[in-house]
Amino acid sequence: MKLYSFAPATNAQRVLMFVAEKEIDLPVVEVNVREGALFEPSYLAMNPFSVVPFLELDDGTCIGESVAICRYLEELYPNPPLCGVTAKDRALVEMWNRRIEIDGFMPVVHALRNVSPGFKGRVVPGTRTELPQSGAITERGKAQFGILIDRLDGQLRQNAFVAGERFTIADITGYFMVETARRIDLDLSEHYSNVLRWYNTVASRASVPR
Ligand SMILES: N[C@@H](CCC(=O)N[C@@H](CS)C(=O)NCC(=O)O)C(=O)O
Repeated sequence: MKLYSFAPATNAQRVLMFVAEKEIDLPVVEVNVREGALFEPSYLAMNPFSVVPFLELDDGTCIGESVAICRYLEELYPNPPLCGVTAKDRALVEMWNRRIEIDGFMPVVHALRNVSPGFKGRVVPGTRTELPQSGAITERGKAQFGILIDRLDGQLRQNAFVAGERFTIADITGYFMVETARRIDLDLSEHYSNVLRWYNTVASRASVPR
């Protein structure tokens, strides 16, 4: 089994942090996404979506999508559990992970891709496109992030971690959402004291890719 990754890529970092939490010894193949390596025929055959991360199994099966990779690894290496333990727990982790990914992380990813010069011609992940960057998408993404952070602050007022008292995949997704937001100058204001406390706790974990 091999993980295809690119060190600066946030989604690859999500999986690397998950792998580090579980202390899995997983070979990593570094692919230079910025130089277009994923559009080479050998990579297209493995992963026509042309994004990292993806996991190649020993039988040649390729699994893309950060969460799908993490779920597969969770089944192979259940400890420490990062996707919930009981049925209720797993549902709550899934609920928070989806809320963060859909309502906060994707909006800031698209906000970044629509403003950063490095993403000109690349507003759609894994795609060379002439679609122009759009300031409106950036503004909308920033506003959506604000709505999600406000709700997350309420959740973290009563919980140590996003889905309760245990560190889970939802914390990893949330941490990289905030890291992405910081790239477009969306720093967490002191107003969100619970998110700030949680963010600093997660940022100090040894599993954060450096
Ligand atoms: N939903 C995918 C997103 C993967 C993704 O967008 N990866 C980015 C790096 S963070 C990428 O490879 N982009 C390639 C490009 O921009 O061309 C996941 O969760 O794995």
